[in-house]
Amino acid sequence: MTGYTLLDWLTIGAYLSVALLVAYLARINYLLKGTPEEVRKLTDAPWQPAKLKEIYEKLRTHPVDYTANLPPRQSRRYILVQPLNLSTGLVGGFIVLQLLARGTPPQSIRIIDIRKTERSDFKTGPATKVGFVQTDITSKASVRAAFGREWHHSVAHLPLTVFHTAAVIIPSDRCKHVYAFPERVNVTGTRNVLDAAEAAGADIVSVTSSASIAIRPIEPFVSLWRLFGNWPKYFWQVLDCRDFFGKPLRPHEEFFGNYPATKAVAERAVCDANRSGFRTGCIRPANGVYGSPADNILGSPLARAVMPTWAAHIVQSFVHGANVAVAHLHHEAALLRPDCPQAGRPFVVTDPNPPIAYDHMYTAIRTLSIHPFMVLPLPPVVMLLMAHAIEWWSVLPYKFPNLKGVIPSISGDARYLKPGLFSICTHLVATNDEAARPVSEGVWGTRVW
Ligand SMILES: *[C@@H]1O[C@H](CO)[C@@H](O)[C@H](O)[C@H]1NC(C)=O
Ligand SMILES: *[C@H]1O[C@H](CO)[C@@H](O)[C@H](O)[C@H]1NC(C)=O
Repeated sequence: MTGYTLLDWLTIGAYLSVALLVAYLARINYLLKGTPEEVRKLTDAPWQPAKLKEIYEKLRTHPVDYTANLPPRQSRRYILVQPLNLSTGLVGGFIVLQLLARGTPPQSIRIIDIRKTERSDFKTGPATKVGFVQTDITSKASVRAAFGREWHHSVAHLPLTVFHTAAVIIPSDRCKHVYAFPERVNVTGTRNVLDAAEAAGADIVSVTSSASIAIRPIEPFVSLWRLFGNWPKYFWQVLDCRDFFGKPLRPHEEFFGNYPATKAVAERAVCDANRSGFRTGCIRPANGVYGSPADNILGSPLARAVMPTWAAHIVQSFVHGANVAVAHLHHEAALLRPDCPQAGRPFVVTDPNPPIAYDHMYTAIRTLSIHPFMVLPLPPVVMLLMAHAIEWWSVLPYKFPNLKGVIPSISGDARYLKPGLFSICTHLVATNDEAARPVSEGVWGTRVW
């Protein structure tokens, strides 16, 4: 009888290892395609096409009029800063429209941006009369000059509110080598705005931060002894402000990417600046903001015929840009109150409906869009492995400068496929509970919203 040779054993071992690895990855894939019960309970049942059509028709004939939900007009001047907003002034644009809707004259509003908005609702009516100053927010002198411009004599004496609403959004990058660009716009830009606001005598500064600050990076590669009966760590998370209170800023690695890391630094700078006569605070829109043809949440799938995704089942709390704007106006009203526990801290805001699965939204698009639309499901674990490979490749020229210009860079959508995306594509739920609490409930009785 001949026994197995060493080579045979090695071969068997190799086959077994590959089989185990495939089984492990299949299990991870299964987990990443799941929805924990805690999350499922929070969300709606799938949306029915007939109901969607009915609601759409109702909204088409009777659009939502939220003017009645706005806090009363203040007799103030307004500066809207919206640097490099890729969604062309999504939140800031709605703030301007709402200020106008509640009767603020256009000459007491000034928009500061790198370029004029292309929003169609800014092409008619009083919005066309709102002042605009082209400004590079990363330049202190430029921001000061834009704030310092003379105002119309009829409003020059009024107190000044500053809304700072935007930042560059590059959600997928997390390595420190590409931190400089978002940092320049986000952090420096915010410091410049605080500096210019103070110099111009503003007494209220309300800044759009991001609920994504709260997100911890997902740990998708579950250890072997936790493979059954557990979800990957941070596969579902609550977007709240617990990270802010009484805690130092977390290290860079504990954010899912550069974007939330810079937002967190900027948010602290804003809240630290709060003092008597210069009240500051932040609004954290839940993940993510939609309401423009250019947004990532709804605009991007609307513009496609085929939506490749591994995240259709993922449940998240979204917020419409108009709702973020409403929150900012309530925030201003809160900061103007004589007692002011709302100042110097962030608040999470989201749409008032339960969190929704991307699949719900895709059903709505399939049902209501005049263009054909289909979802192409991708296996999450394959995408995750590719994301790691793409990140590794794109960091090479930074690690080995000799490779710069030698190895080809990745182009197209693939360059956004980075591991950080898997953290913003986890189940993320938020509520308005804290921002909407009535004033009677004590110190944090806030009702920002
Ligand atoms: C912000 O400043 C106001 C006015 O001085 C103060 O009442 C409030 O307590 C401050 N908030 C924080 C969190 O420091
Ligand atoms: C912001 O920009 C300033 C100036 O360009 C820079 O020093 C700072 O590191 C940047 N940080 C962020 C978060 O933008």
